[in-house]
Amino acid sequence: MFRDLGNAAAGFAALTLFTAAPVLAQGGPNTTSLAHEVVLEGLDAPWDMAFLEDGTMFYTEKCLGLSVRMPDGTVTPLLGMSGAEGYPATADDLFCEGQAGMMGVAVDPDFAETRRIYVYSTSNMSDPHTNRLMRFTVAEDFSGVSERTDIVDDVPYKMAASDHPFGGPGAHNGGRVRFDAEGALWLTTGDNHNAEIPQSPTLMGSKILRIDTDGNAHPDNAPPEGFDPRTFTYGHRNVQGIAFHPETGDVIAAEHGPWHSDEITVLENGGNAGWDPRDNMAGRGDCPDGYCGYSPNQEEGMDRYERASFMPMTDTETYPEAMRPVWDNNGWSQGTSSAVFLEGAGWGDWDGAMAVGIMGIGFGGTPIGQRIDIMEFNDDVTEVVDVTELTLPMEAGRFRSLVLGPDGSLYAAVDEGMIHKLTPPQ
Ligand SMILES: [Ca+2]
Repeated sequence: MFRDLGNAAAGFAALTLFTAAPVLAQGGPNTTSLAHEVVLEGLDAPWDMAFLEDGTMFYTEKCLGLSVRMPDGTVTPLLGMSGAEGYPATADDLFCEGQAGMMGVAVDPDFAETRRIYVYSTSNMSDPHTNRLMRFTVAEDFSGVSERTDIVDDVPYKMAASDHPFGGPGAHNGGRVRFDAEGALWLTTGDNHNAEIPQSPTLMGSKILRIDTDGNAHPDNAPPEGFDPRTFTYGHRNVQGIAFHPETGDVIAAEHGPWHSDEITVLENGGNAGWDPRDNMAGRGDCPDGYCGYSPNQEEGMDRYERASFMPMTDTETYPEAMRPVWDNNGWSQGTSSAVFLEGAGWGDWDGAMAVGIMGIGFGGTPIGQRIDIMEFNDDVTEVVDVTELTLPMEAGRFRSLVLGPDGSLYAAVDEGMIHKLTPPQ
């Protein structure tokens, strides 16, 4: 692995403990060749971006709402959440709490004709509250959005606090929204700290949905009998990354692990990702609120592999057919958030590799593991054959969203309020 020791974010000696990726030559651009620009700063937890061909960039802020940055750099607020100021309109049912708020955004592949955009947010319109995928029409002059239609209104939301270690409301909503090359719409969801949801055939948390732009199930989805037909895969923990292989069309998910084992999984239609954090499994015992998602915890003296043996991210003992991950972050949980394939000759050997944004964890106030990993797959897309940490030409951050812009640059949003642009040599 190549590492620029002059990079402030990589300068912690402890970091080497957390990045035990294979030591391989770096084939892509490095600090000396990757141009960096801050596209926007001073934002409030930017969560996701979506581009038009001319570089127009829609983006969400978790507790504020939806805005658009025009190619000339002008920013126009489009839709505010409850209490947000400075927007032409607000949707007062949209709110933020804990990890929840306004999250993923995607533009319609036929935007030029439809003017449609899709946004995923937490809503209090119903009780219990839910996460919703909404469709809007963007005004011709980009001054606002209208014609809201909630095409998915039943993704579970965690209402109440609980007494396990990360017990706040609003946990584990998933949140990424993407179109694939064939025009299907995908939404990733999370488990809400709820043991029933991951393997439930009807609760739409812990799932990856493949739908159309009206929210109807894709006709080729093949979940087990009795499952909601919108289900492409189930048994996930909290998926915040989904990417589509540019050549094979394989769908790849990135999700957060429970104090061990972030996972990247190549999805199988109808597949079970094997997360089932229920009580009373052998060796697990009772867990707070019946949710064994953090049991045993990392303070009980076990290393990450011992913890994984009690509460596996992929429980192949109970579910022998479960989809196996192709990468588990060497057993660490560091917040694997977003994934996108790099495309373009400027990326060199990384043309066709997948970039993964990792938010990192903090020990004693020191951020560890904040990085972008570049993963190269074998031709069959069954294995990750190379992982390289991207040498950053700027300070790292909590990499929440990665999107490939129409110019071939990699755009990266960090929780610290910035959207970066990383451009390979042309
Ligand atoms: Ca899994």
